[in-house]
Amino acid sequence: MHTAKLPPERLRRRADYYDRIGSRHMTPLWEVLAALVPPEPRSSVSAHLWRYAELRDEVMESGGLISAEEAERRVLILENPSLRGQSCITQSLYAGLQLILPGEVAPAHRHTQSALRLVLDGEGGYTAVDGERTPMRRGDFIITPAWTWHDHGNLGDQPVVWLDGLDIPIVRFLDAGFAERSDQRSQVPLRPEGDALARYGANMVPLDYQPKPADPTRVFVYPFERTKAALVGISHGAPDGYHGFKLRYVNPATGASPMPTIGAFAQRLPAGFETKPVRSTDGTVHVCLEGGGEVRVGEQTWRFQENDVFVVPSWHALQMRADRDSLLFSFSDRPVQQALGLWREDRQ
Ligand code: GTQ
Repeated sequence: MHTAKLPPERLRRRADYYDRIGSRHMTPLWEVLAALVPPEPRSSVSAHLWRYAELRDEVMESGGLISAEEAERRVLILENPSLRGQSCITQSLYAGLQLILPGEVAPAHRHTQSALRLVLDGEGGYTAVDGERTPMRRGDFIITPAWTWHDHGNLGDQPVVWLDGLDIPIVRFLDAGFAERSDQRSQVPLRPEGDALARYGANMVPLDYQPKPADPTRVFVYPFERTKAALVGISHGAPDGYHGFKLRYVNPATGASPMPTIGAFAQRLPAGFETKPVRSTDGTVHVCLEGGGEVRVGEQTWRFQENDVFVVPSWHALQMRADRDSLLFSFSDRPVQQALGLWREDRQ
């Protein structure tokens, strides 16, 4: 609304009026309409890159300050520079770096928030989900769907660090958060390791298994070696100009995203390849698992290497160049936007 040319008397009458209706908890739409209904997304979220090499020592330092047991989850939240104090990396998603030292246990709990893990550093970690453990290896994409019991541990001799991604801001927005702690510190295994992957992740499912469309996948680990083999396997011919060789993770029983609120992707950019600028409405968190290069988000450019995490806000053009053969993992709220008919992509 343009008020520049209005006489002072009219402006004062309006201001008085706004004060009066304000005391009755009303406010005029016309003052905020353009911001409420923008012609296109103008995200208040910042693009940012976290360099793992610069953070690692500080992550490790937390291990001397508090135990995993006391913290319940010893995590350094990656806070978007424009959303400090809000515990989020985009408007809808949370990310953090979780540290677990040899012999430690992050005790079993469950919550309505959905979570993913992506191991960055160290061997010997495991996550248990509803009675089944999986070893956590670097690059494995591991999920704990809403309301599943989960605990983590470290059976190795090195500190283990992984990236957590959760839909905490979505659940907070909806005021739908529930959580409880288990009496069992570590879940007693009900099935052997590998059971879920054999039962649900081999292009077959149990005879009587009929999942509903929005059910999360029973496959709760997507091993990196399989992901990498798939990306290499599709790398004949020309890469997509905007995405290189890119696949999305699915619930193999439904074809939908592994969890209803978070979509996840894996991408290979051959050495020397440069993507064309593309923007989409889902603010996205990227992690470099192998290789490195340069990333451009809007007007900002960073170099990235292994274990660096960067966030691309909604409707910001993303461009990447791989100096070396590169593998990236990414996640966003895309399935939510698609379910609501909101998701858009603009290949520029
Ligand atoms: O591992 O269950 O980063 O509950 C934040 C909340 C991790 C977890 C986080 C959590 C967890």
